Amino acid sequence: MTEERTFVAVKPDGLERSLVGEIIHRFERRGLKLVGLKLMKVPAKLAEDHYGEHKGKPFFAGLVKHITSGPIVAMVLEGKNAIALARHTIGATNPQDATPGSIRGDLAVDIGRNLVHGSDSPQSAAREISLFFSEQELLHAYEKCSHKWTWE
Ligand code: 3AN
Repeated sequence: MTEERTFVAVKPDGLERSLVGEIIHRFERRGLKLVGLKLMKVPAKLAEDHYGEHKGKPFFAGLVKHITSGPIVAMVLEGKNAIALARHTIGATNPQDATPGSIRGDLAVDIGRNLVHGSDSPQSAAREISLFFSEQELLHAYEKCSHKWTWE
């Protein structure tokens, strides 16, 4: 089994729209385990580092402005193929293309208000987890009793 960790954040639009519980609930029901969770404001420097790959693109300033505009809920989820699984649960970047049943496909309309961020590769997951969480903030060797009923 490939057990992975991924970084996921409910962005300020998710908090403004009171969708934090709904969004976390979907990851939990899917079978991903929370190993880190916090409510925070994102400083500009952290936002710029996080979205570094988009620097120079026309929507970069808007991205940074949005993620720093209010609190986010940052989390680390663990599970079998957690990175791809979380991305599928989130849905396509543009909610107009997101499949119904996904978070964006059910709850979002615009690409600049797409509610959630999820790491897109093992490299970004490692980078983003270490940008947002210290080692002490993450649980290690935490086994849930339901583990064997979810993963073979
Ligand atoms: P995802 O969030 O699905 O991983 P990325 O990493 O390509 O997508 O983009 C990060 C964020 O940048 C997206 N969530 C979206 O809010 C914004 N974004 C991406 N592409 C565009 C675009 N063409 N126009 C406006 N905003 C965009």
